[in-house]
Amino acid sequence: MRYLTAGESHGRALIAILEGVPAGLKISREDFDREAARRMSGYGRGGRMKIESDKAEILSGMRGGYTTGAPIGIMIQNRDYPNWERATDPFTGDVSLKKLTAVRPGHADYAGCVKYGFDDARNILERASARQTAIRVALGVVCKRYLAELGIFIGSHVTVIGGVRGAYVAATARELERADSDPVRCMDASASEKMCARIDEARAAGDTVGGKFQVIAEGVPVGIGSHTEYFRKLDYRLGGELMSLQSVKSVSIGLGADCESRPGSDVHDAMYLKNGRIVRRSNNAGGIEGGISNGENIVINCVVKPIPTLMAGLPTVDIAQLKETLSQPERSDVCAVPAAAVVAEAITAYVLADVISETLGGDRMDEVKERFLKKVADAK
Ligand code: EPS
Repeated sequence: MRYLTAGESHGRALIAILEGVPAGLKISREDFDREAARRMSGYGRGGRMKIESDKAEILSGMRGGYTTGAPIGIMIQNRDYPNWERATDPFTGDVSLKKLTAVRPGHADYAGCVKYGFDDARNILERASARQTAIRVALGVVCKRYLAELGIFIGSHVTVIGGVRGAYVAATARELERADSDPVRCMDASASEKMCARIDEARAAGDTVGGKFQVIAEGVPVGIGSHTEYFRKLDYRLGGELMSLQSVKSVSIGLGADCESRPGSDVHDAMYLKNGRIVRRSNNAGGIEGGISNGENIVINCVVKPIPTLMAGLPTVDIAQLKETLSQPERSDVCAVPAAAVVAEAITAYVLADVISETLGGDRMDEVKERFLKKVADAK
């Protein structure tokens, strides 16, 4: 599989083409709507989410609720576009409108302007914006459906916001469905309240907060990914794709950085026999050993930096006037960690679907399922 996305935050629409999806995969309107709503929710989101509906329009590659094997074209129209058309229309857009020259530290504004030769960050931030994640979630819907047909399920929950830690330790991905009913998608109710209070505090101070979330994929059989080349390693693929999610500063698998001080005897997941089958008593590896899935849950933790648009501003330089000033506030979110977790599920789904389809091939879903069952049966 492969995909490309295009579209600006305040342009007409976001679009994507996903290629390599087998024929015969059932996907419903509700599948798209549900995931879009999950991404748009979360305490700490800004005013934009009240304007948008993130309705995914399927332009190609599906008929009568099933994929045809042809490239899937998806579009999400930006409802905010009419308010921006004068500034962002591809031909008549007035470049003197909506200028941002007091670049925001932490955003792509400064480096993007230097790289592409602008003294107005509008052309950079429009594409760098996390608005792009709306279309990635729509792509993820297709991939999640592909995986669900094989019995693979992906969930996520928020574990830290602005230094407030949740105490919940998740064992399965399915139990994480409950996170959707919490305002910050945290499984620990008392921590959730404190997280919301922390977001309120940041909002009142004109500040922002980041945090951490966990993604779990369950049902991945042994043997997805490969040790034979760097680009075949499953953790390389997940790491790269997840690092490309706006604001993500670290991705770790299993114990991650907690390996640094523990001896090997306390890190590696000892193997035992139970009724003639190989079992583990821990999953510190997070389901990947040597770049290959080992049959345990795939457990990924990501740290998200605070959003770089601060209403209170940050010391910066106006790149047009070369003058010290405060960064220019734009409408933005105070905290987008709950939404980032939902996008990370979609990204994880894409990587797993891509690597599995590369391993199994298959033009049709019935072929894919048959080959998948054979793969599952390989495990001792
Ligand atoms: C987002 C849309 C954006 C921001 C946010 C994510 O809308 P606007 O810029 O019009 O308010 O709310 O983007 C950022 C935080 C960012 O830094 O770019 C969305 O659809 O998720």
